[in-house]
Amino acid sequence: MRTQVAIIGAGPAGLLLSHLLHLNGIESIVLESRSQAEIEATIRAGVLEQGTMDILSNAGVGARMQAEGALHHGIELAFGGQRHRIDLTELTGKAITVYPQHEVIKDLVAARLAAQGQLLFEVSGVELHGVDTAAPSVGFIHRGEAGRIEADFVIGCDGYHGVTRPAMPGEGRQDFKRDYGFGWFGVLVESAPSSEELIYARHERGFALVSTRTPTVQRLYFQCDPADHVDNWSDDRIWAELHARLENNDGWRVNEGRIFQKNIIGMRSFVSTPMQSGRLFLAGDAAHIVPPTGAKGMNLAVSDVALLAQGLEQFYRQGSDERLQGYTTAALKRVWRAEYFSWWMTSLLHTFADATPFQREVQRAELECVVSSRAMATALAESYVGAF
Ligand code: RFL
Ligand code: PHB
Repeated sequence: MRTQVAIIGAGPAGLLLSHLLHLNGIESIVLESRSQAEIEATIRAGVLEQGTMDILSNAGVGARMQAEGALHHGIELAFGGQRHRIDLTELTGKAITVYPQHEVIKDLVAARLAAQGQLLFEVSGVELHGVDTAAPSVGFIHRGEAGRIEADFVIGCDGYHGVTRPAMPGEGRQDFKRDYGFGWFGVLVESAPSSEELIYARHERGFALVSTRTPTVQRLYFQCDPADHVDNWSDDRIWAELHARLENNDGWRVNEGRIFQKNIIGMRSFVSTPMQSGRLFLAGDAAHIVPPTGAKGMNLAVSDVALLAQGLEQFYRQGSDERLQGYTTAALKRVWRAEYFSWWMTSLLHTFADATPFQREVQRAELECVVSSRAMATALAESYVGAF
């Protein structure tokens, strides 16, 4: 098989890149290891920045997101028994939209299939060859048969555990990493939202987050041991923990309902540089991870591929690789801002096993500053809506 751009991974990064290239008349083939049903059912992110919405809308895949997504003009920070609103729109003029990542995936898959895009699911054994030459290729197995794609470029959109980052030539690479030693226990609950806006709560027992999915489904999280197991958590134990961490003195309570999904995710920060080598480029989680506290992961995946699409367009239209050469520098500017913000939000709101009493008091004081100083609230709001 021959194509212009071989894309590994059909997450938000890979699918959107393939779609953006198609809009510019550039051919691509996407190889995905999971099935279509699986990628369309995996519950992950929920928060889209305005910039992400604009990119999806301008690419013609935003109709359902605009109709069904919920526009949020603020978030709440809860601590010491009180809830404090950060008015994102008043502070920044912008808002965020809660629209589940798997719905974005469905919209993008539908757009690719409608355009007869080449999207191969349940592919295994992906191997990259010649990425430092002008004629790279990708070997793979699909439906029991070995295949090979000859391409001009290979783009690694295969997430943190993918095969493209390890295929990057080792010389000159630098990885930056921080493990937090805790995870998030996430549940999906059949019930009306408890709150119109997201609530980020700091409590001595650990962080908790109240988010939403649809008018009948809530997404709730609480900080946990990443080595814990969902089977250790009965529904009663989960509700007791959530009520304890979200306790407050205005009588508000989280709505209970049937818990129909439980999962535990680890929390880490990670950046791998450079994001390119020869004809191989990395985008999204393949190149960087943020802890979910800042809600930035999918937004970064989208901004990476928007840059790559511009670079590839310039390459094919004008024969210039200037933008492609500048990809790592341009992408990392935004990535490090998001890394900083996600680390900061995580540090502000979680309990750390090794924190001294002094550090705990300073953390509480910092939260008080954020909710009482307009300057600090504005800094939080600007980063949260992605105004950087
Ligand atoms: P993905 O989504 O991981 O997609 C990678 C795809 O590549 C496939 N793959 C392979 N295919 C072929 N061959 C191989 N060898 C392959 N290896 C892997 C995988 O099957 C998969 O389909 O990466 P991408 O596209 O870079 O997108 C990144 C986002 O998914 C991620 O950053 C976000 O989900 C992070 N995130 C959030 N981001 C936000 O912007 N806002 C949020 O509110 C938000 N909340 C979250 C989150 C992530 C969470 N988890 C589960 C880590 C909440 C949570 C709980
Ligand atoms: C979510 O709804 O899954 C969500 C919302 C905000 C975050 C992380 C996850 O910061």
